Amino acid sequence: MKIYFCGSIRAGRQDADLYGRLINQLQAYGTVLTEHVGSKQLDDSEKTMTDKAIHDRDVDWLTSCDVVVAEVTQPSLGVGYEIGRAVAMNKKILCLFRPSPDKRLSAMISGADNGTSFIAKNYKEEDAANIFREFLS
Ligand code: 6IA
Repeated sequence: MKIYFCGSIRAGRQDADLYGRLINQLQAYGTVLTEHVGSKQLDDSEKTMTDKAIHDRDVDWLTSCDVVVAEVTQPSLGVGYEIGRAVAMNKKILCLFRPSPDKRLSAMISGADNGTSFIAKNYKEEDAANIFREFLS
């Protein structure tokens, strides 16, 4: 299975370690095409690619993936764009959001949940293993 993981990059890297741990779990189910989203090395590599090269490579990966898993707690234009493109490609999509008193998930993500191909879930990190098992098995 090819898994496309989405997480904030230029919109803020405060959840990067969490992305790395989620990606580790997802690798039990298949290949995570976007492993770099959880990587600490991001800043060095980013200097070597143009924005167009990043965009075109990521859209190619998105086109080829079987499922999309997005951590959407840190709002990111890039992640929102990827989710919108993935919906247009009829991909199976799981969005994970960690609720807190000062944050509400965009209605365009929570409202897209249809119970089958698009799932938007509030979660805690310790719930992720069960959620992945249910979504990916
Ligand atoms: O707007 P943001 O930068 O927060 O968007 C983040 C999303 O866009 C992620 O889910 C990525 O899939 C994608 N994205 C944004 N920047 C990059 C990027 N930079 N590389 C790959 N995907 C990206 C260069 C880093 C690299 C060469 C290791």
